[in-house]
Amino acid sequence: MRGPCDARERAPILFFARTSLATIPTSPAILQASIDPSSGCRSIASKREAVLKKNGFEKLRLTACAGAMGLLAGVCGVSRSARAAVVPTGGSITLAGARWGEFRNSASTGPFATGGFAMTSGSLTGPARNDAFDGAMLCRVNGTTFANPGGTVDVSPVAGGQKVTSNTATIGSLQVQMTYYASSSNPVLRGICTVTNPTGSPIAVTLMMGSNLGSDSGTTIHNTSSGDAVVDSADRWFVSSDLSPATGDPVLLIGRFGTGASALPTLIQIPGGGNDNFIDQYTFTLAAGATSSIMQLAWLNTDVAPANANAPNFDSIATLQSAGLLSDLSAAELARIINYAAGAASAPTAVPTLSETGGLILAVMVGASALVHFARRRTAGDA
Ligand SMILES: [Ca+2]
Ligand SMILES: [Ca+2]
Ligand SMILES: [Ca+2]
Repeated sequence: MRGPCDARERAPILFFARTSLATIPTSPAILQASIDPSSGCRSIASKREAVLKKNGFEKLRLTACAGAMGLLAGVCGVSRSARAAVVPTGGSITLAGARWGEFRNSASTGPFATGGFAMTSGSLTGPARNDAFDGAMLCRVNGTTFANPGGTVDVSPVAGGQKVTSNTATIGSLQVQMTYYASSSNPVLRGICTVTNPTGSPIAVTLMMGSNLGSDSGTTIHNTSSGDAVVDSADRWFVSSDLSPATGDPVLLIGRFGTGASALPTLIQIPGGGNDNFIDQYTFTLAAGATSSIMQLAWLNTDVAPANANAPNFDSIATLQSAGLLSDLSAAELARIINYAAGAASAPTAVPTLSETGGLILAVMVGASALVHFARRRTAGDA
């Protein structure tokens, strides 16, 4: 069962956030924490109507957005990457029959000894099935677990769901950012850890990503993509539960990587047999100026059979797209996800370099020289 609410969940708290969609007049929005009837804990809901009455344009926009979803700090997203609302960490998203609780730093969550930034607990809301995960989809880069700096996250409605975007942390010389995407059509959470090398030299990256599945000593593996009940490095996905898959924690379908991916993981923590820690490790080199991402997914299920039925959705970029689980990502963002996208896609943003420009000038000069030479020969031949 779910643990008691923490201090921040108990009492309504008023705070301010600022909308920042470029196409929309910026105005402060009052957000209020409210009590989630399903859990008895605080969830963050918008209380913007009073503010928006003053602004006809925003009122119109609110009406257009109103049916979208019950969300944290709602501003209707129009862009794939719109940063709609910056709110304090600790909020939750309730969407598509799932409650994704408390996106925040915690010292005692996840599979790494040091804790970190995570989605800390997942639930199905009807029928109520609580307590999946003790920290989901944490990211550790070159020995440092990502912790969200600044105490805030951006929460935006995006195509097909809601997206939580962390602030950017500097780890060594690398910039690291986390996003979590909750689907509006299925109880699926997608985590993406993105690493950028802003320097002028390549950097070797060891990136670990994983979860504490929350099934504790009862952790049991029911299925994997190889067809057996043992998680090994070649399994793209696995199905796990606690000792009561029909009545206990939600049964988890976990996505690790896709067919044809350019980067494959090594299992550092193998879930099953009572171990609920799952960690994958990727090693790669980030070129100067390059960005790469690692993605993991989780689908909450009421039992093993529906989890098995959902599993093929996690096979590849194509099946994820068909399931609407990547709708918010641009082609460039997709190409950077090296454990799902084909081909090494960590090249830096294409900008003309000195050598390319020089080559072009050289080619033009050679061509011009040849023309002059040809013309002279013709002139000589004619004489
Ligand atoms: Ca649990
Ligand atoms: Ca646990
Ligand atoms: Ca297997």
